[in-house]
Amino acid sequence: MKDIFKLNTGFMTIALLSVVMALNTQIFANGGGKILGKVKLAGATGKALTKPELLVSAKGGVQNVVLTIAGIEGDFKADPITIDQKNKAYVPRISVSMVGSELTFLNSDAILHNVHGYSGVETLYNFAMPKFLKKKATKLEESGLKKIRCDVHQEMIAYVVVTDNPHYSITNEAGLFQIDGIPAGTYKIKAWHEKLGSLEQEVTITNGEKSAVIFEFSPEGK
Ligand SMILES: [Cu+2]
Repeated sequence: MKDIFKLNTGFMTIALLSVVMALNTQIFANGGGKILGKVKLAGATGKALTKPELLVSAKGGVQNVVLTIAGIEGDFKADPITIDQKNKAYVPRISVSMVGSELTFLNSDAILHNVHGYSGVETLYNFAMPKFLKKKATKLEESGLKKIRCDVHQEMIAYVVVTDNPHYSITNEAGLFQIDGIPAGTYKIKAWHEKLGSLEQEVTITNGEKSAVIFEFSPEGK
């Protein structure tokens, strides 16, 4: 009985190891490495900031920071994204996607909104979404920062960062982000926040390894 138990334990260990190895192979199947990162606000006071345009955890982690990496080429497929209009707010407020992506606006509110998209001061599109129009698709035609504002409710603001490769991320409520499957090489990674501005640093990616990246914004922005 005891021997059978030993045998079983040994078998289970081998089975578990195989699963772990298979997972590792899967993660790095396309070569490349990953970035595990954090975005902080300097001088954290221990108090969370809860304005939609500046969400900071008590520990200083900044939410809704967009991370993009320049100079990764390939034949990438653009994923569609959606922005809802709900309780007079764009949800999500901050998005990131690739050139060529479809951006669909939803209207969950039973009121009129007017979607006005900008690239700098130039109008990209401008259309009404009456309460009966629940869905309207647009396309992200070019890279860069796009701003969206409702002409009916001036407080409704959203931003979409349009990039040229799928290796992007947005920080969560703790200020953490992860970017997977990055081909080995040295790149510039950029962190953008609507109020704090932009920071950039160089990162070297090694196949099968994790690179840690920390960004720290100053409270004044830059
Ligand atoms: Cu509106």
